[in-house]
Amino acid sequence: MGYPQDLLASRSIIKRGNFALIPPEGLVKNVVPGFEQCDLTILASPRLGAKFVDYVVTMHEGGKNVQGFGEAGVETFVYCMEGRVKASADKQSFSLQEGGYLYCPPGVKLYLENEQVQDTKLFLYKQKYVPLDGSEHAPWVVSGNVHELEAMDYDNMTNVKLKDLLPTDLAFDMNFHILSFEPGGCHPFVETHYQEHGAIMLSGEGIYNLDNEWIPIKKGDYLYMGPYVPQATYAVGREPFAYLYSKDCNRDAS
Ligand code: UGY
Ligand code: MN
Repeated sequence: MGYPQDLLASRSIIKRGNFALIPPEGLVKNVVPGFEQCDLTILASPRLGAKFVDYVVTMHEGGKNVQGFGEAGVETFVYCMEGRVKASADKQSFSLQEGGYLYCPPGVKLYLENEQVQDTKLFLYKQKYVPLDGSEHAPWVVSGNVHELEAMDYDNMTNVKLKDLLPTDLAFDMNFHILSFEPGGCHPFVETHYQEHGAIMLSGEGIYNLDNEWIPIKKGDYLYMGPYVPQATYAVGREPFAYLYSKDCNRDAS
């Protein structure tokens, strides 16, 4: 059997600690203990320069992690991109459909079970939580669906919308957001900031400026943007260009 892909061409770009593009056609499967009947790929990780770990997981029929995902001092987050999954934060269970998500603070394990015969596609995240001095600020379990969240104009632009998935409370050391650009919509300026992002493209197409290199990006692609990497995009094509991304917040530089 021949290879379906041209091995001379790849869209992957890896610039450790700076930025990375990992397109879906380049993904390989990784075995992570605890995940059964799942195809899983580790995306950004400390080996790439990230403080967090991102994954994409396809759960087949009977797919699950019933051992619990998350270690001591680590926060976790799951987002359902397709299908339906039972996601539990210790004993609290949620049925997540497309756009549904669950955040578990440190000390609370995340359990996952595919609820359908067809595949369910997830985006998964973990990071060592940075506590605030004085322990009255402790994050809590959060679940919701992005389709029920208010979309705010991004920087006063009506063709770019932002949703915050987690509370803006100081207890949280990071947040997940969805940024959605109508075709022709763009960032108001090229950002350069201390925080890092992991981002999975949910729809559409865009041309992304990463460290002053312009790169075509589309649904299914994964981007890692390291601290201080200059970044901006404009949306092209016929549908909104939208992505889910993480951003550290509410903590001083360390
Ligand atoms: O929130 C952000 O930093 C966001 N605007 N960054 C990005 O879209 N690359
Ligand atoms: Mn940014």
